[in-house]
Amino acid sequence: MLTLYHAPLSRSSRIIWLLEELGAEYELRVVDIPRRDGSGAPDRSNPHPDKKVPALVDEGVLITESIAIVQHLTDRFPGARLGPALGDPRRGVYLSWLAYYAGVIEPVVNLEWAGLDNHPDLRRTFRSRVEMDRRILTALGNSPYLLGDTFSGADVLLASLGQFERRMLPAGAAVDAFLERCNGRPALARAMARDGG
Ligand SMILES: N[C@@H](CCC(=O)N[C@@H](CS)C(=O)NCC(=O)O)C(=O)O
Repeated sequence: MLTLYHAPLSRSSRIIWLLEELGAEYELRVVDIPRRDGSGAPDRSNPHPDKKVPALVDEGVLITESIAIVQHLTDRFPGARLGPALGDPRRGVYLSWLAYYAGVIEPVVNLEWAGLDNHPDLRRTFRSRVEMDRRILTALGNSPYLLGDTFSGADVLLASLGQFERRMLPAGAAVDAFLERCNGRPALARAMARDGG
């Protein structure tokens, strides 16, 4: 049994989207989190060590961090073909996008929003918005999805950022078209209908 600890309109919304894409059966437990506007509070019923979302419990095993959850779920439901399996030559590209999303895209975008993106040490580690935008535009300029012709868990992550705030992804027709393709997916509509719990 899969249980997703979720707060509406947050980073756990994309995990609902993925679960719907996978055709998984899952239980949704809505928890409270502190919000930017000062509302909300850490929820004692949330098993996440930092009381964040998403948190997934699979057969009693807790998994936190969006990237770990996405990789776990796409591996767990191989028939859905949303993440290349071990031995598939596209596995490397898939894992690289997952890691790049967590390790570079989120930090770069958040540092930029906080006005902290000019520090040379941070640039050395993460590069900058320029390199990040170029990398995404190169991938999506050549194919409809990050892995080429097929939609994957990596697209769920990237699209969710653009859905949250369009400016967090590079401007341009290739990204607009990518978001339009993702936004039209029936699983996303089902996920949005369940987002409130
Ligand atoms: N790196 C984590 C980030 C999780 C995260 O920051 N979630 C936010 C919601 S979008 C949260 O739970 N905030 C509540 C808090 O900071 O206490 C992931 O991707 O899973």
